[in-house]
Amino acid sequence: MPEFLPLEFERLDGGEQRRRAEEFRARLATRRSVRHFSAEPVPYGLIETAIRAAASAPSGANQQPWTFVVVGDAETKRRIRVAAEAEEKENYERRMPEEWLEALEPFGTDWRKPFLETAPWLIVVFRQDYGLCGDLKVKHYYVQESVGIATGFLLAGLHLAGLATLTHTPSPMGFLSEILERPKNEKALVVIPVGYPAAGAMVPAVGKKGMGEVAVVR
Ligand code: IYR
Repeated sequence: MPEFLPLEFERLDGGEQRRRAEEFRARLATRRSVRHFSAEPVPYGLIETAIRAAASAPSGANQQPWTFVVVGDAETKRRIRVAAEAEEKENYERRMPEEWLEALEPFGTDWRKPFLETAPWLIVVFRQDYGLCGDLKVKHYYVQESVGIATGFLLAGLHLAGLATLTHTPSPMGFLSEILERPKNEKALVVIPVGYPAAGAMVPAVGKKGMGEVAVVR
């Protein structure tokens, strides 16, 4: 028999609802992807709290098919940078079609990824394609969606904690499984450098679509 508990739910008055919704919107609107980090240390406690928030995300059948690997060790960060740059050099110089390179023009990115060493922490998000109960495989549902939602929570939590992040996607990511010694049911989805922006950090002059372009009311 399934077990149920009473829902904990706080009913807010209309004014408070609007204040909180607007405050959240305004705070999230100041988040930017940062590619220039300071080496200033960040207490692990802030990372842990953001991961706890991420791990509260909804997931298919509540299977929570994610692992957040936190890397702060300089040597491990260096190995990740070296491997990522090797893949990215191939990407930028050979594998990416002209159309993709053109789409990336506004961001001024290239194969060099110094932020993988400069940022005090890297959070590598792994998805668990299936569960492992010893040698037994357990089917996981909606893995990509679930981990995407949790990663959104993570980015929001880190931003609200006053930290800068980048969603970095070196490709292919197999090297992360090796360096971080992850089991075979896990695949890396994204690398999130976390820290403070470098003094004078610049960001691309790009904006977000307006409400009329992203939402339709029927
Ligand atoms: N992963 C590469 C290329 C890249 C791709 C997209 I789509 C971006 O929004 C940004 C970069 C890199 O990290 O440089």
